[in-house]
Amino acid sequence: MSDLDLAALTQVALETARTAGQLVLRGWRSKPAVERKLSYADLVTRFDLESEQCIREQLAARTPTIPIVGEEQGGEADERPTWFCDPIDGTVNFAHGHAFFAVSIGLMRAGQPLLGAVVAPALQSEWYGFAGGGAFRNGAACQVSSHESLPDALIATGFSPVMRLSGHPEDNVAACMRVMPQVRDIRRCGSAALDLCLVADGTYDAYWERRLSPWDVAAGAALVIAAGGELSDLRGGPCDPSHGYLLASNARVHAALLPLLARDGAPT
Ligand code: LIP
Repeated sequence: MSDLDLAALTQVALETARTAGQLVLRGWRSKPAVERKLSYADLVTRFDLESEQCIREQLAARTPTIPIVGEEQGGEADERPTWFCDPIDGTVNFAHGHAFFAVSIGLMRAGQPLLGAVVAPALQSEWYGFAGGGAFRNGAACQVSSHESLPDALIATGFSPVMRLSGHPEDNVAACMRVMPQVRDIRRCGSAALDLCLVADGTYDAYWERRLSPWDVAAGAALVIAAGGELSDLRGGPCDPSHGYLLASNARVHAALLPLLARDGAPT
C-alpha cells in the first residue's frame, strides 16, 4: 500500500479507531481507577493504555513503514508521514462517565495534517476524511457552517491541564471573557478531537485552545481542512499542531475572532 494512498490510509485509521472504540466502550461508566499525570486534571486509565496498545498493533500490522506517536507511549516524529494517536481524547470525561470522549487517529507529515478518523463510541458517531477527499460524519459528507458573524456563532474552547498548574502565565479564561459577549455562546466539552470534528461538520463555527498536544489535534485538524475550514495559530499564522496553539473555524468568522485571542501571554 503506497504510504500516500490517503483514501486507503483513512480506511485503515477508521477501522483501527472503531476497534479501539469498542474496547474503550466496555470501560465507559465502569468507574475505572485513574492515575494522575501532570496534574489532578490530567488523567490516565487502563483503558487509555489498552486502547493505545490495540491501535499500535493494528497500525504496525497494516502500515509497517509508518512511524507511530501516541499520548501514552510517546514516539518520535520526523519528516516522514507519521501516525498521531490519542487512545482516549477526553479522558477526564471518560473517567467521570461523561459521553464526550473519542479515539483519534491522524496522519501528519512535517506538521501538516493529511487525514483523520475520530470515533466517539458513546455518541455512536464517527468522523473521517482527508485533505482533498472531503470529510464525513457517519457516512454522510459534511462541511463547515456558513455563519458569517460572531453574534450568530457557537464557539468551543478548552483549558489544558498544563495551564491549570499554579502560577502558569497563560490564561485562557481572560480570552473567554473577551469572546463570550461577542458570540451566541461558548462550549467547553473537554475533547479537542471532538471539538474539531464539530467545526468540520458545521455544529460549531469555531474552536480555539492553547497548549494542546499533536495527538489531540492531528485527526480533527485534517477534517477541518477537508471540510473547507480554516486553521491558524492564535495570531493568524500557520498552525503547527506540535506547538498546540490553534484556532479552527468555518473561515468566515476567523478574522473577527483573532484580535480577541492574540493576547494573554500566547507566544504565537
Ligand atoms: C484533552 C483535550 C482537551 C483539553 C483537555 C485535555 P486528553 O486531552 O482534548 O481539549 O481541554 O484538558 O487535554 O488529555 O483527554 O487526551
